[in-house]
Amino acid sequence: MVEKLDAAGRAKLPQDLPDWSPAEGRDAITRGFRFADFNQAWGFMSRVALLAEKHDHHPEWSNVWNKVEITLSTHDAGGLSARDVALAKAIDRLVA
Ligand code: HBI
Repeated sequence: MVEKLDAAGRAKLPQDLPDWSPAEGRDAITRGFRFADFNQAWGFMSRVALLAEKHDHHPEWSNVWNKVEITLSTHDAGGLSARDVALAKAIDRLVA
């Protein structure tokens, strides 16, 4: 069983993941990305897919042309966990 993120971990989110926001109405985090075109967006999504496999932790995401929306939560924990924070940080490194 994966534990939900504790209060200390949640308090650090604004500093650890400044570009992510709490998702509406659920215990999850979300971030939007905008790229030059679909080709760039798709390349990003391909890299995120490989990260997800490496982390064994997969995003809920959508893509419209050059935009990608990613939401992270942990089904096994019933909400946000450290796995979501780790994957979000790894995703942020792709666009840093
Ligand atoms: N990805 N976001 C997310 N949440 C999960 O709970 C999850 C996952 N990827 C794989 C996975 N769980 C499995 O390892 C477990 O369901 C067994």
